[in-house]
Amino acid sequence: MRTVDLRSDTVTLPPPAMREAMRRASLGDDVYGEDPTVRALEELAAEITGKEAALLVASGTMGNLVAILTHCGRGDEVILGDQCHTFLYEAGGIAALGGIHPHPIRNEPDGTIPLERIGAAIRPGNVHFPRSRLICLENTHNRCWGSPLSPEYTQAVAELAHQHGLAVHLDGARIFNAAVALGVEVRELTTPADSVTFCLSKGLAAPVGSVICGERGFIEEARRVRKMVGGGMRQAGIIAACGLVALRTMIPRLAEDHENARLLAQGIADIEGLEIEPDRVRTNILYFDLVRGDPEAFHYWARAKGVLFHRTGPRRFRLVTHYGITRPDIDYALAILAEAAGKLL
Ligand code: TLP
Repeated sequence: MRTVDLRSDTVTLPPPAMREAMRRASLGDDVYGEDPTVRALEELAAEITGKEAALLVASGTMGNLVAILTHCGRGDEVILGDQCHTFLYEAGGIAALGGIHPHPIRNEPDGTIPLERIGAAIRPGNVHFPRSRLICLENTHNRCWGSPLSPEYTQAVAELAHQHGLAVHLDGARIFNAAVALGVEVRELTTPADSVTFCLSKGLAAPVGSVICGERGFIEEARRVRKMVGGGMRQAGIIAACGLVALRTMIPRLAEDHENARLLAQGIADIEGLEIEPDRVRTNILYFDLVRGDPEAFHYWARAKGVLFHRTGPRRFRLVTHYGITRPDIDYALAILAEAAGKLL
């Protein structure tokens, strides 16, 4: 049976060039700082993001955790969006492992948090309050339709944070999607932030890995925190080799995923029984609603025909386009969605 897996861009399989790079990679013990391939990846990541240094970690979740643990001590407060991944989907790690107090404030539909709302959330010095230490942004914003945050917005948040002595961490799991969608250099999106985590294992199709980038002293401390959470990896050049291929060859093709997402959204807009705002598609993530009928039955029917996607609300579903999804796959997915919705009319 044909499978069109639109659950996430995390399901991408490494292209042949990555498998070959893995086979040829020069290796060493990275905890001793002796893996040349990891070092090459970290240097390239720092250069691309306009930072002094970088650190390979196992996942986006670990990248955000290590970065936030490096910025904050126990009892410190992080201001973040109520729809952001770190608040919703990282198992409460910053609180559980770092005693860090999350202060969620409402995200706008485009993934931003208005500056006034951030400003109002920053605590004055007072023994009753936790210390506001950090602001987290997410670019692109997963729950907000993969919307990209602009360089100007990121800069404005950083200025506000720095005026109050706070730092900014950017969850840039899909920062390259943002750069491609906005037609800007990735460093325009990353230099205002004090630290950034980006993922190699989403749209860039590497099998494992994320990278934290920041100032040299910050990254040295993050290296210690990574060891503390068990993230020191040994011959990690196997992973880094794929990351190098990802950064060197996989970024421009993200535009195809964005185009496929647009086509999917336009097609869904024409299916009776489904509701979508197609103009909200900016990158590779979209959401739609089933207007009537049993969502469980709809989901089951699509899955039975090999079209996979996540249910993210009572009547809401998410689709994510990525490497390996072709134009004919989009046509097939649309045909199956129409069939599934038609059964419920
Ligand atoms: N997101 C996954 C799921 O966890 C929801 C997905 O399928 O979209 N930041 C952002 C913005 C993310 O979307 C994700 C993964 C992460 C961090 C965590 O990355 P990993 O899965 O590598 O820990």
